[in-house]
Amino acid sequence: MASAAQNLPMLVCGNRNYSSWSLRAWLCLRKAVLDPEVLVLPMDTPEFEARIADYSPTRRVPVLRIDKECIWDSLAIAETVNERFAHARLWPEDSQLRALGRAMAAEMHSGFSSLREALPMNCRARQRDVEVSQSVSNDIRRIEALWEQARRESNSTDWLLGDFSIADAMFAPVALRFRAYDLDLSDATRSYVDHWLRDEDLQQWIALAEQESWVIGHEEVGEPTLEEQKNKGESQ
Ligand SMILES: N[C@@H](CCC(=O)N[C@@H](CS)C(=O)NCC(=O)O)C(=O)O
Repeated sequence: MASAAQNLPMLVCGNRNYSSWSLRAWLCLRKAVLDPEVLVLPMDTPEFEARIADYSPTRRVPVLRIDKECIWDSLAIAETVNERFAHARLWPEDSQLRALGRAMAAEMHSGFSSLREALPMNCRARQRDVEVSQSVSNDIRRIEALWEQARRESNSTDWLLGDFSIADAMFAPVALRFRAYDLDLSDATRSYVDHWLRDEDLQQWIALAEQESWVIGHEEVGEPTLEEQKNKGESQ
């Protein structure tokens, strides 16, 4: 682990269960083989309101504290980690693939608002029954096309651009959404979701999310399935 005492990074996150932008930033740090100190501020609580301004100029998470600097916004954190830690290699060497990856990351960062609003990331949820509007369906089809294009152009059957990249981090919460809700997905899409679900870093994040007791009502979309109720019973 690269954990130089003076510049041990600290990441301020929201609840692991729901904070998709926090997950993206944390994955970039983990894949750069960094083990950041993590401070979780529970969202939608008086504690979050009282403490967030001490860390974040935007009052949002994630925020990275590194070398006495404060970097807010998941994409800026990802790029900073890639730049500061040369071994991280969070973008491919091939410039065409790098350009594709950057376009994908930017599209995720600024788009897919229908999917993000209707189907929140929920690490604990499994295959919930939901109504899928036309605009959500359009977002899903666009994401499937992007994943398919990236893996085809990089000849990859696992990560989007061959090796792990920032593009994968940006889409990890979508993979979790695709597990959380019962959706009509292609086999290729499911294979990428399964690839993510086998990842040890993501498994670590999910395990910690499952231990959280905070529940945000409006983020709980669809009825909990029998599998979730069973999982909850087993973890108590
Ligand atoms: N564009 C920002 C989005 C950050 C964001 O919306 N974070 C959410 C949690 S995932 C948040 O801080 N919500 C708390 C609030 O708005 O009070 C990024 O990429 O980091």
